[in-house]
Amino acid sequence: MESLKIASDNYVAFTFFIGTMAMMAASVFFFFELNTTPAKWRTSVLVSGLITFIAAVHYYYMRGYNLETGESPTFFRYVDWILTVPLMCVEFYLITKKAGAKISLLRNLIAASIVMLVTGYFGETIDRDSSVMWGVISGAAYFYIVYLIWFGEVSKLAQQAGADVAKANRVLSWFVLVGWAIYPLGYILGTPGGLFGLQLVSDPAAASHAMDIVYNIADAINKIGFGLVIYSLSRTSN
Ligand SMILES: *C/C=C(C)/C=C/C=C(C)/C=C/C1=C(C)CCCC1(C)C
Repeated sequence: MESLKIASDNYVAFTFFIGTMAMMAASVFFFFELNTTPAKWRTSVLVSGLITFIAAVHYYYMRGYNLETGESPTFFRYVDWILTVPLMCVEFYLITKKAGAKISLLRNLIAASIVMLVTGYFGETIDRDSSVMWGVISGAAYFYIVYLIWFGEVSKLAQQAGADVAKANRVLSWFVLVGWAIYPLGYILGTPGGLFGLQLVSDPAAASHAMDIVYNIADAINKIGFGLVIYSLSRTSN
């Protein structure tokens, strides 16, 4: 079989490749560090490793898919997200559990994340003509998550759980407010509705490439960054 080369100007394939390596390396790191992680933080650090591991497997697949077909692996992108974003919600639950976080809080976070992703998927695939409408619904679910962690139940419980947890929650909340906001930018670049009708990239192929690059960068920042915040909490608090 002929080997597939990554052209030096193929930033989509390149970021899929580097994303695969970064997610793999991060997973090895989190899993090996479990050994020296205090028992009470072990599940949190394990979940950090699961998030990057699930992403590593999807990235490995998406990298090959993109290289062979030249297309955007939208379906597997969303399979990855639907598994990893709820796990990021689990991280908020785990760090606030000591202060009394209830399972209903976890359920609300996960439900909002699923609404956010399923509506985004509709806008990118089966109902692209209404991408703006789906993006707005998805954005509302996103802001509900932002509300819960910045001002709502998560933030209140994090205060009660002590200074270390409160600080970690603040950093994670910044990741969600700024790091997660990169995704709607990719969506605006890649869907026909653009920003309420304003198309930033008009050529469909270029728009799809821009979207993949933006998503790939956002995933590396958010998944590895989130894990490192949890890791750092496990090392400072006992
Ligand atoms: C590891 C993967 C992560 C953290 C994925 C996060 C994805 C989002 C925050 C996506 C959000 C979207 C909107 C807020 C509106 C447009 C549609 C989405 C799904 C791109």
